[in-house]
Amino acid sequence: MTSAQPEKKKALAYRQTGQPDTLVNVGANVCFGAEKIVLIGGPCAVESQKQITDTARAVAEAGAVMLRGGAWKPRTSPYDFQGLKEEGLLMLAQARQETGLPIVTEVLDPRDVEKVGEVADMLQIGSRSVQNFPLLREVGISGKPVLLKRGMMTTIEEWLDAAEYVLAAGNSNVVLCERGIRTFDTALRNTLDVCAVAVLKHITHLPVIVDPSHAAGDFRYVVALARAAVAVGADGLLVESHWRPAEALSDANQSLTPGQFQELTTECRAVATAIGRTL
Ligand SMILES: [Mn+2]
Repeated sequence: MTSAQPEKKKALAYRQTGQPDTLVNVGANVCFGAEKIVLIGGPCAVESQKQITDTARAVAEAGAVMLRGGAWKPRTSPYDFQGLKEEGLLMLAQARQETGLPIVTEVLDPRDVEKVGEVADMLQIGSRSVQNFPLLREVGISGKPVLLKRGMMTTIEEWLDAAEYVLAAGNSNVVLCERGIRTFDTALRNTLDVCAVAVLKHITHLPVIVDPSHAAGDFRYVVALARAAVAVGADGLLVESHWRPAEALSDANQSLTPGQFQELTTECRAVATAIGRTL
């Protein structure tokens, strides 16, 4: 060792020499890390049965293979809409039954992991929870596929250390999701770190996907960022879409209409073809 720092144990999250990409399967038909790029669509929050089912149908028609939707919402202000909680989970399950799309939804509290895991096909750890270590341990123990978002202030190394908590608990089904970080620039909500995707595809064997919606915070830039994500090598896209964005109770400004979501699919498919992948 030339460094004075003690050697860190990074055996699980980091790619060992020659180690192939890890594939993470969700439901019967979705596989992260394979040639086909996984497109996930749906609203920021579950708001009603009609809203989630109609949005699910729309994104499925436009090429999405998984449904997103928050039942527990970590909001910056405690007075903002906090989600429909258990009721929202049941609505997600109903939307899955009607469309066949597996569900990814956020779990906020270690005490809810079992309850959310009984319904969700994949557990999302949100940006604000990326270093909630008891929660990471709990989703590790659950064995369910985990979508681990990057914190807005988390370095790549800290993010992989967070993944290590899940892996160390015996759960190898971890998908990393870049969603924009805070930088000096204030033009958009966050800055999409496409560098992180390139770096991660090299240093970890875990699948890496991109959330262009929270990076941009503005529907006008989501399609362009999604194209960039596919070009840099992302294994999937997590995109906020709403059947009526103007009525959305959270993140209305970055939600795509079904028509815009279709446009995203068409353009990203062209980029995927250009780099020898499918979507
Ligand atoms: Mn959102």
